Amino acid sequence: LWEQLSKKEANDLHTIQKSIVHHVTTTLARAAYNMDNFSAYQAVALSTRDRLISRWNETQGQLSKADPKRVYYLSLEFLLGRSMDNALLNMGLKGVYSQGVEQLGFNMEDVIESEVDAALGNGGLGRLAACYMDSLATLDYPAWGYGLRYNYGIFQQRIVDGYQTEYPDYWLNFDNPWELPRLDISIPIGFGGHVQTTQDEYGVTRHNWIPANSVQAIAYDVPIPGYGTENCNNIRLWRSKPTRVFDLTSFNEGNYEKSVEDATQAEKITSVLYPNDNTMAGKELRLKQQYFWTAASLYDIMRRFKKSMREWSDFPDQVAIQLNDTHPTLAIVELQRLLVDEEMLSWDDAWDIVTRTFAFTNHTVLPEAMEKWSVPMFEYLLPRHLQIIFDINLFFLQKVEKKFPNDRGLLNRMSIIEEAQPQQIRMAHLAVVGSHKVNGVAALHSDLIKKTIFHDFVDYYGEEKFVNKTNGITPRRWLHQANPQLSALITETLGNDRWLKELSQLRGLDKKVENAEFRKKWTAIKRLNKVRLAELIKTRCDVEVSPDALFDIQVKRIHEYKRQFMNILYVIHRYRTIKSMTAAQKASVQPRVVVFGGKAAPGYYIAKLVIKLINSVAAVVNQDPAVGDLLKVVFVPDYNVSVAEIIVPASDISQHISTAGTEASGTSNMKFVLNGGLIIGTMDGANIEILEEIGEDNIFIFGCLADEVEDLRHAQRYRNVPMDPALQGVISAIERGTFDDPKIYQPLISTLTVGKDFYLISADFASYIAANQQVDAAYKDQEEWAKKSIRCTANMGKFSSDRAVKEYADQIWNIKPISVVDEG
Ligand code: DL6
Repeated sequence: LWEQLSKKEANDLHTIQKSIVHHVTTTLARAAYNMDNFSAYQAVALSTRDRLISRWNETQGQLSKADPKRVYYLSLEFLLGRSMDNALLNMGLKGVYSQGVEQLGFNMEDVIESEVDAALGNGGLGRLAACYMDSLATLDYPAWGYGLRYNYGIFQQRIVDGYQTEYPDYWLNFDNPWELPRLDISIPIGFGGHVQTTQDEYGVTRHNWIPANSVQAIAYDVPIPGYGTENCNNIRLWRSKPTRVFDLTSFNEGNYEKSVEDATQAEKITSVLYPNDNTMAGKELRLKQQYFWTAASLYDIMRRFKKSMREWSDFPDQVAIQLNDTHPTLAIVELQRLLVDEEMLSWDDAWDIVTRTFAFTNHTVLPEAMEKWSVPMFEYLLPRHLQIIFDINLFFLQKVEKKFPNDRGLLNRMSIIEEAQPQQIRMAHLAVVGSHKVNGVAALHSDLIKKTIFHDFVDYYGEEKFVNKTNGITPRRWLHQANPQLSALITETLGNDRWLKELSQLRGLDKKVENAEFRKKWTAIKRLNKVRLAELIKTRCDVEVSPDALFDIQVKRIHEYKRQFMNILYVIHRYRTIKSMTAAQKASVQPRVVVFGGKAAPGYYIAKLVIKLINSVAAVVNQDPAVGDLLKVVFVPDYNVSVAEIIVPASDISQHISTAGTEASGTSNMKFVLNGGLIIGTMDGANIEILEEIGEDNIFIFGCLADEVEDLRHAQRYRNVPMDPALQGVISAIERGTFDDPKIYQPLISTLTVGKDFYLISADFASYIAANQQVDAAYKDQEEWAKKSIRCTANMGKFSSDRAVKEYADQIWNIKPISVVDEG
């Protein structure tokens, strides 16, 4: 009914209520008097979805007609979190929906809480993709995301006896209202088989891949509405389905298990997200996922391009493809294969098109994260692609040899094929060779990749190919949605809400720093957010914490390089210091609540021991009457996007303390500072640029610099540098059994052995203690602290994902915004 109404009518209170009730009684087949929060959520979601679909249709229809150059963002992960609140806010309908829902007898917050997160990602890389999709839609760029529709997202984490245990995240238990199944879009994807080589009528050798088996890729579209615009972009997620539901021959022979085996194998491809962050799994199924996804996406992109009846040479003028890490690198090979084998272009013409189409984002320098595929496994799954990779490599190395003759070491280093047993395909090298631009994700990181992993490539291609695109976050989700009161105060203070699309406008808050009344309002909102987090901590951890204490937070994936271990070691140091104090001394201690959260990859033993240690320390500290409220420690289980939306606005200080040179950028650092939380951090990733923007008085920096790391490691290894004495005291306490059976922690503690402390915890420990002392001292002066907090928010304009996306659009993709005209 509402579709027939004009937009204004369709979005009035009465029509919205009618549409909600309509979904209750028809789609959900329930009686309006027999509703719980979840069914209310389902009905509101369906009503919201109707409005999303209308925008989606209009946007995609108008873009089809205009046929502009588009960008396709290929990402194996989109960590979207909840959709409803975000969609309503972005479409400007939150107010009217809240009113409608309340009048129907429900609390909007409870209804929003009923939604499960779409957790199709591990951490920073997947959440970055989600922020970029929000910005692309908001800025009216013609853009699509392509990914996989996993049946199981990142596992759910529960803490049992202090240890992480993993449970499946079957997020599709109920219908997912935020996707539009396109069952008619079904693309065959081949695997295995052999390559037929023939000569065509002109004597040219032709290759024809005959796959041994195939599966179908089915499209599911996820609408992404922009903020303050009619534009609604799309993320297309692929689901694998069997080509035949079962093998009739086996079925007729009575072999039922065999008859469904192929079907099960096919469905397995998009069954589960690999739960590794910054490490490579190396499993055959993962390679199958990568090919399945890139082949389906390219087929779709090429089909759209073909509709325009242009020449293939125009392809890069119509299509930009961004590779989010090396995961989609096979798309380079697949495009070359399709152009040469199926569209019959010459190798060189095809390669020119390929390299003008792709650009590649690198997100890490950690060696364990570098993707490599064993040649025999690859050959078995993708024989024709392997031939093409060897050819790409051969032609590339011939050019290198021409430019730098007689340097065999160089050829070895730059080769796409690593001469190991068995040979390995270096996906990062392939991505560099097949792209016209390569970017890192923060200034330091972009600089480091040029000096380390891509050094030879910079010498060969020149500097221009290697650029920096510092990450960003969307202020819509990470301030407006997560911190509605602060958002309202900012809008009231600045006199308008333009800052939501132009984040540099926040600078206007600087003028208010000296205004005591404003600071009072600012601080009151922070306190309310701390109360909200204290409630979550009570529910999830059964620990009472005081919102008047300093909230000190470290939430992110658990990884040795991120040094949660150093944080908990410092907490032990702090605990021991408090225990050794007289009552008079204790009176001057700044009470702290130390909050941890984050998942460890299930196979990452050391990271899981860190979680256990945190929980053991928490168990001892939280019930020690000698410490009381001076120190509390909690590990919030199952950290995800919606938990982050509660945690981020509540921090006084947060920890971004990776060993210098290891964290490519970090994005949670940006979220905390945007919400007026100060940070303690190393000179790493985007911390450095945050420091430049907010000023050194508003951030607590400690630790060694990236260019000191190698010397420090060398000194520890060969010069017997003793362990930091405070750290030694902490370790002795663990070894005495203060926190559970010390044997449990032996493998963890041995990572600190002199000469083996790769992440330099000992080297940085003294300066880390000092930085924490500075935090305590600064927090004592609440007025000054509030000033710092306001200055933090005011100077975060640079870190909007809108800025990042504009840079990509102008400098890499060469695409222009197109606004959809409201024809409603
Ligand atoms: O660029 C997004 C994000 C950065 O902010 C983090 O610093 C970085 O660790 C993360 N990298 C990955 C790499 N994973 N893989 N593969 O997630 O990217």
